[in-house]
Amino acid sequence: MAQQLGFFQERQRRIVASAAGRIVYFPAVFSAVESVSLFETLLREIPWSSERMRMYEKIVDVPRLVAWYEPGQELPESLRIIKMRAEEVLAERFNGVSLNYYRDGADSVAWHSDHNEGLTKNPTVALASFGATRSMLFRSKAPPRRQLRCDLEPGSLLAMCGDIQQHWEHHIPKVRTPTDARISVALRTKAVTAVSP
Ligand SMILES: O=C(O)CCC(=O)C(=O)O
Repeated sequence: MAQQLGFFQERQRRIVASAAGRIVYFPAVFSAVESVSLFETLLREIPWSSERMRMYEKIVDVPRLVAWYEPGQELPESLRIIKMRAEEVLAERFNGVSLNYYRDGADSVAWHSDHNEGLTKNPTVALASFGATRSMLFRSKAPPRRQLRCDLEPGSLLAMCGDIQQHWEHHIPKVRTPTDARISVALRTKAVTAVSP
């Protein structure tokens, strides 16, 4: 794997950079065969759950299924493989894993940034994608609200690093055309607080 790291670095594509951060896309971090196998395993083995959220006056279903593993929680083999590969490519360690399962084009995630969920300051958030390709949109928080798009292909890794979450939001829009399922594995570094005895 160490030999391949240069290969991933050469193929990386910078989507955007801020003064102290960047969003970088790495295609084919997992081979096509690995991607299919990991997608099928995650679909079968992860304990997916649906969540509800308040939207204006109503309580509605979150439009995707989710799962998560806290720091210290044992990961299934498939997630250990994904986490290890992401750590090798990015030369960073992660301790929090969450998953999103977009069943079809009607599933989505709204505009948000990831900086207030018990994460370390300016955390790297890495997203590994499996299954169908979905587009991720990015928009700057400051005017003029620049918008960019990145297609997240199966087997790819997208890394949002440094202070990028302070300046940019991201979102997976719904798509109208028939779209197969996609699973994303989000790796983060959470601040672990000592629990007093
Ligand atoms: O599905 C994705 O890759 C995006 C997930 C996301 O935005 C998040 O977990 O914060």
